Amino acid sequence: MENTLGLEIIEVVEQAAIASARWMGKGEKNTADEVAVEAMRERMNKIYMRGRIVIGEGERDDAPMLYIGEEVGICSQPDAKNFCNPDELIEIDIAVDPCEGTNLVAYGQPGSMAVLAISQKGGLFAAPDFYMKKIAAPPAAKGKVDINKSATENLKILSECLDRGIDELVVVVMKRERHNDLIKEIRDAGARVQLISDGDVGAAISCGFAGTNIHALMGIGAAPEGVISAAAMRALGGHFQGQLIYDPAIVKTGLIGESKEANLERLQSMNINDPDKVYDAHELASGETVLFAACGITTGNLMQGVRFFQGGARTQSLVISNQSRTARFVDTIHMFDKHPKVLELH
Ligand code: VTB
Repeated sequence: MENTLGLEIIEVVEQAAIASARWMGKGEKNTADEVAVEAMRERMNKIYMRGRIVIGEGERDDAPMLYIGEEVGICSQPDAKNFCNPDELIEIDIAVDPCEGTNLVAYGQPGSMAVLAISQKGGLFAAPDFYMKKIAAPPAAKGKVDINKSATENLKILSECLDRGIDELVVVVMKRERHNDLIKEIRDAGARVQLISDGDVGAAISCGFAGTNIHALMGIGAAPEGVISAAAMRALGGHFQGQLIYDPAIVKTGLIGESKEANLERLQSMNINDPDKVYDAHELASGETVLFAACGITTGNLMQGVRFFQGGARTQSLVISNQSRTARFVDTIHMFDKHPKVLELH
């Protein structure tokens, strides 16, 4: 599964990032998202695979493309029999976020990316469009920090695991009212807080890499993004835990409806019988093979954003595989014209 797909999914995220980056700083987040979705889908449908979107742009009725349940890949097309032998191919599940951080793109802010995760059928938790309480930390703290512990306790554990003072730790938290107490607690404990407006996937994954100066992600973000983060962190051997948030009293914005009871019913209809369960990275991304790919739209901690030049563009992507145990940074020059001015890049 990995050999061919590993290379092709780089192009999938690259194409989405390039399309979206053309809308960087234009103040139009929906367009920045739509073009990324379209580009991702178009490239995905050229891959020799039988894929199914398990985390995508939403339910079929609201999302014309990359909706949950959509089948993608050459071998899912109606005329697939002409060039595919379905028996030869395993079915794969795909979680996508073609433009993670639409506001970041629209306002030209750092940290947006096109991102996806792939696994065997059933290998990714089909998270509902709810919120998720999350904690991410470096591999050295895996299984030691715990979402059920207080931030203060977790910072002590992190400081021991990483062999550094609490004042040398940086915790990323999304700037939201719901996090005011959390932010105060982290500061009171002596650690430093990096507030971000959006984009907690990049923040979670940054914990998996030494040298990013990010040692933890704490707080509540979206659940689908939690699964994508977990896929990367599982492959990296980092710590990730998530717990669904279904109570509108905790998160008052967008994603979840007004009624806690209705949300609980919805979870039950999805066979999520223990709504308070804490999931670790292995449960959220449980497949034997887990592949993660991201391409920077705007520059972030891990990847450069898309840089256009006359006749082409340059991108930086990251592909992580749990099977080959690699995290591969890929620097690509895309030549749109026959004679791009490649040498005038800098
Ligand atoms: C979250 C976060 C994402 O949007 O979904 C956030 O996980 C939206 O949160 O990374 P609010 O509803 O509280 O605004 C992102 O930041 C970007 O998609």
